[in-house]
Amino acid sequence: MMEAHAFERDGEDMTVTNSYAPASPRSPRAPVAVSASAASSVRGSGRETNEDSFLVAGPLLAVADGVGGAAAGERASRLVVDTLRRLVPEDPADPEAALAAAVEQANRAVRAAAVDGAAGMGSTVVAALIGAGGVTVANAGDSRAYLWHDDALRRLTADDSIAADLAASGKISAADARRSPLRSILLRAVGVAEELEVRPERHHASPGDVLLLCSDGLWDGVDDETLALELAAGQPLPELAARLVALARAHGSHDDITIACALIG
Ligand SMILES: [Mn+2]
Repeated sequence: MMEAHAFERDGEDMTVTNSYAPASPRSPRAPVAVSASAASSVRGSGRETNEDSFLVAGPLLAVADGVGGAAAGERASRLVVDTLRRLVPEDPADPEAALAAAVEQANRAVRAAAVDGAAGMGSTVVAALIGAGGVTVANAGDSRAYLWHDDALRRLTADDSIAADLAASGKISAADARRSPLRSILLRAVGVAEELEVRPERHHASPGDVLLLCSDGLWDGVDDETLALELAAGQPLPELAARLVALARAHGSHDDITIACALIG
């Protein structure tokens, strides 16, 4: 059952590791499964609360980065991962539809809770479901999913930010987008508008691949080239997560940093 393998951040800083055997012996046509997973979430330097939340629950991983002021942001990101854990089945017939429905429900839950002092709260989300047919990913905001596959790093998500849009349309370079203050101005997030439509995409994956979800606190300090080098080193996932957090800090990321990753078996 998914609940038995569920972990969420509970407290300021937290690290979890998890491993279990795939449900059935592997055959050439067997769906991919999670063979090990890990997560790490650390509060930003000088911040009073960690507004990121994560979920590692068997084949379902998610990272959410709350906005709207300390307590409200923390609550929004927690609501997002709680809603996903409740609503996403372990092995749905249609993973794209299952993830989309859960994110849309999370949007309603955050809006319903955004009253009084919490008005205006919201959260990013990146969620991935590993199973039949590969890795299905949904996102809104600037938390990211990466897949290490065939010794190469692929980013599976596009940021919903003004800077990312400007880079996508060729108005600024990717390098400028990384440093632009507009990278933090989100065009889409959970809880911001009455309707949130997400279009999850399914990606091919193979045993040995590593899926990594992260909040912007990670990618602000660790560029894709550095991330690829760390994944190429083949470190155990808990060491990979700890090292990436340390690298992001060393490179000046003061934000909350959250990573959830899975080795595909
Ligand atoms: Mn952040």
